Amino acid sequence: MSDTTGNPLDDPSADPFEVAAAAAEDIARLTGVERHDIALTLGSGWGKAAELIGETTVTFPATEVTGFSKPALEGHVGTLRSVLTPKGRRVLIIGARTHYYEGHGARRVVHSVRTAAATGARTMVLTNGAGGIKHTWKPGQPVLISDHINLTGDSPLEGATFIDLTDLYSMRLRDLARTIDPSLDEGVYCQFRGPQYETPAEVRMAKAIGGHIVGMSTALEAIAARQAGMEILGFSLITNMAAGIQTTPLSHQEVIEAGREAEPVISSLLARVIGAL
Ligand code: 8IG
Repeated sequence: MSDTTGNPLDDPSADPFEVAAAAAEDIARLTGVERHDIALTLGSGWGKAAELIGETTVTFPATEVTGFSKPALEGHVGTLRSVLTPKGRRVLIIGARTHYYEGHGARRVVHSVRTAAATGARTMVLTNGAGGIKHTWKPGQPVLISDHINLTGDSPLEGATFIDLTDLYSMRLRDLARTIDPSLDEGVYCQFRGPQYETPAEVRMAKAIGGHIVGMSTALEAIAARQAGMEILGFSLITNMAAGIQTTPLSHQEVIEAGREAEPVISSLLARVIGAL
């Protein structure tokens, strides 16, 4: 099944949905939970939400699950957990995102989403840390993703798989989020390949083509979630203004710090939204 990397997804003849089904079986075994209802991917800055959503029944390293790889970066937690909400819903929290810039291909990037769908989750909540283009936004501000522009030049879909992406980031769920916080603004997320941040010219391009948020994740995951028939909610934490919008250079340290400062506020927002799902 697997080649020399030890990850079955790196075998081109493997069916990624079969690998996701095997991963979902691992999760059922590790958690003792047959089905999850909601899946949540935690991006930079969003980590503290897990504690507020409900009672964590089980935490385990993502590496114990078929097809998951080790996290590449500090600030990205490589754990999965199963949380029981006060309403009795089961939330699979994914703290182990694989980024496209790691170079393992789109299959690996969306494996957590396909696995979440295979555990039974019908709702996919995707969060990230990102750069902001709208001048009214401030670092530390959470915003809803209203749509995306996929600038990776890649897709998680294989072959002639034509998938409609209308209302990809569910209007119903965005409206529901705004019942929790009416001040939430929204914008179009541009997924760049990374890992370098954009040049100011690239940010001007993103703005010109209708983008408001620049990041390195989420769009490919949302496509896979839609393919799996899930309803999607997307949140970006604006950790920095995009290059050229802010005049000082971008630093990864600054991004981590903005995330840390915003964490209590956005985590409680996210927990309240998940509680309302
Ligand atoms: I956090 O300014 C974070 N992630 N592409 N640009 C891109 N990704 C990001 C940025 C940013 N900030």
